[in-house]
Amino acid sequence: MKNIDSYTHVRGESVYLDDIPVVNGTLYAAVFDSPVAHGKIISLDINEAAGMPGVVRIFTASDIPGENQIGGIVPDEELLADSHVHFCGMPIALVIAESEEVARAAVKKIKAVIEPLPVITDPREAKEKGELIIPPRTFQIGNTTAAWKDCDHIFEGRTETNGQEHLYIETQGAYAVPQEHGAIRIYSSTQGPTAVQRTAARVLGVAMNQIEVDTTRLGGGFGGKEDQATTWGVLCALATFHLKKPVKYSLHRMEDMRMTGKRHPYSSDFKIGLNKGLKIIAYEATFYQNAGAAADLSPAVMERTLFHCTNSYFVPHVKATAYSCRTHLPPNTAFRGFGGPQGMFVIEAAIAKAAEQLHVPASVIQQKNLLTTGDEFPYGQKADSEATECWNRTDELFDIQQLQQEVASFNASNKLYKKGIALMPICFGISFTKTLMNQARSLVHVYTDGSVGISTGAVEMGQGVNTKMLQVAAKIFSVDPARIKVNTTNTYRITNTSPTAASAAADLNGKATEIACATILQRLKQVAADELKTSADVIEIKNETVYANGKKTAWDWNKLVMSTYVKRINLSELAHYTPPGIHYDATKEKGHPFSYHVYGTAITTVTVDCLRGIYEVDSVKAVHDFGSSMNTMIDMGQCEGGIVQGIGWMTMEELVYDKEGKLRSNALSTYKVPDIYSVPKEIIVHPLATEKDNLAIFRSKAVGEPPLMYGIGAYFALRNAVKAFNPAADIPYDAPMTPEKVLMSLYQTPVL
Ligand code: MTE
Ligand code: LUZ
Ligand code: MOS
Repeated sequence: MKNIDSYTHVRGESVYLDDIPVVNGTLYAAVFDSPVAHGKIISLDINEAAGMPGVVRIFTASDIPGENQIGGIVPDEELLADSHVHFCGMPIALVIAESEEVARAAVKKIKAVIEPLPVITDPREAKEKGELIIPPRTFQIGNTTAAWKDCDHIFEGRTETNGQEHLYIETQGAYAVPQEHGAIRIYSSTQGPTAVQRTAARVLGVAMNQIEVDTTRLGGGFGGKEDQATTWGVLCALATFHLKKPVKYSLHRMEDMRMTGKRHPYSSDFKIGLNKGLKIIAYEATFYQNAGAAADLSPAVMERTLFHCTNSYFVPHVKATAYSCRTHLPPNTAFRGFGGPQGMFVIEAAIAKAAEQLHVPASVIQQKNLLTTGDEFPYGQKADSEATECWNRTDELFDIQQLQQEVASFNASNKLYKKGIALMPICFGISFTKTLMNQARSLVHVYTDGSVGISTGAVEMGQGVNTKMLQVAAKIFSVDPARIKVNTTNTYRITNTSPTAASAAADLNGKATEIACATILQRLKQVAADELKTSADVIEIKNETVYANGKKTAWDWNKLVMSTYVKRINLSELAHYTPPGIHYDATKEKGHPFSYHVYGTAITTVTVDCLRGIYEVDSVKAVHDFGSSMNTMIDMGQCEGGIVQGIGWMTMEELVYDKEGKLRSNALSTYKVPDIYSVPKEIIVHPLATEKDNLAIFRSKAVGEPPLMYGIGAYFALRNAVKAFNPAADIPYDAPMTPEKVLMSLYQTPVL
């Protein structure tokens, strides 16, 4: 089935925040944000700005009626800076004016005197100075110290992965509208309506039931609106609270890039030990996460790094430690993969180093160490067989050796163009790592005309979750999908929602929807059974027709729904779902945190122009573990989008903060994202055909984040291409592999 949004998207009718008609009298907000990364506010002069025609009010920290606190996991982040600023872009004052233009013009007239304090941008330096967001955590299995003596080869190294700008097409924004009795409705472009609601209540000092958050859809979130949409929603609500007027703020691109956090950069150390047979015996890693100035989601991101530090491999002896380091960058946040990709990059670098030193293809080491059924992850959960199955199927379909040979013979006969190839197996755990977040609710109504309305906690952000919710109801009820409407995500209909994140929205909300529909269906069947003088278990509804004992009856969906109503039987259901069997003990760092894992293997081939350092990704060929996909078009779209986003992170997207903590790559002219010309010339994704049972909705495994990690293959393919040109190049394991870095490595001495 097509994504239900595809029709309104192409007609330009889909409603985003900026498409919500504004109410008469709406005011506009703009933020005055810190020009320095760390400092003490000596004075703030708002007089000139406040006196401008059209400026209504300027709010600062002292106008906050409740708590000046937006930190979700750790209470360490002010909404508006009070006495100190902690990053460039930290909101200090909120200007409210009659138009957006006036609001922004007034921001320019605000003058702040800020006494500069020392700025830290490097996570290792932060760690040295004891600037940690939370205490470090260590995941351990076996005994690495004892295991080194069993290793024939030991390699050590250091890696860097840079951050990544989310670059959702729709920038951050919110629109707060006053309601009666002091309540406030916030339209918010957020992945987490409840986070906006909870934080608005906290900042305003009102009860959560006074705040209604409504979200129609996002023009992309990618994790950037899991926690960081909250600021803008709460700022608008603050102004509405005081002024009793509707207030809107929709950020400009450069405001958004400057003021919001990004994927966490990591600096890491590894040590890997292999035996003669190239089995990985021991692996140690230390991760220094650049958290930015406040915790935001960093502790959870750090945890997911540890969960994914061995990627798709079984390693009997592992010790991995992670530090969440407080720097003076904007607080970094969720981004597709959520720390997983950063952890996986490090073990891939370790394997690549071993391969380079031992003069074997990395794929040989990768294959020998793939997870198989029953293998234990460092955190105690056991693996299934799909890692090996995906790899083997990739080999069957694409012939890995043949492709490697083709690259080698191309390189043998070409001087100025070199190709590189790399394999990238993935393994990604599905569930929020915080067990309590794995819950969802769905409210299903059947109206007397037989039409169906669904509300869940899931937020549509382009990933197609609304279509999947609709499919669930259509399948359980066996009615025409055209009868079903998926409503906006609203905290008055569905409460206490987890954000749409962790790739788990379709599973959690889908299962809740399945339960709600099944409960209503059971009531309908009972009515049919009573009318047909038989028992409910022989009643079936197929394509809106009622069958009894497999035989068509005169009853159809409409008639049955109406009779149920006439009999005063409930046609609505609010269902609650929690996935079974997940638990985690953080004191032991052991448990069963994930409902299941998603696996896959991709082969990436690149061509480097060795005169100019520029390159193309020729192809990405993958076998991906979809379980059994409930919507192949949507799921293929997620794979293609994820792969391109991952390649962008690994190749061209280069986030630059200077030593003063100022973002230099603050616009699309200085921050390059993949465009239509730089996507791989070919992306082929085959499903791993498997009938195995799993805990996903309709056995259709979560697909939102995992494919991003195939993009890591592009980094290693580029390395291999450079090595083919300049075998002596000593290339640091430093991503992204930009054309500049490629060029420098190609001509690192000795040249040719
Ligand atoms: N796809 C689109 N088009 N837009 C997005 O913002 N976000 C990704 C992924 N795919 C995103 C996307 C991220 S970070 C997550 S966690 C999942 O979608 C969330 O949706 P799901 O749980 O329904 O898979
Ligand atoms: N968000 C979160 C996530 O709060 N917990 C998670 O485990 C997670 N994983 C991926 C993306 N977002
Ligand atoms: Mo996705 S990083 O879980 O929003």
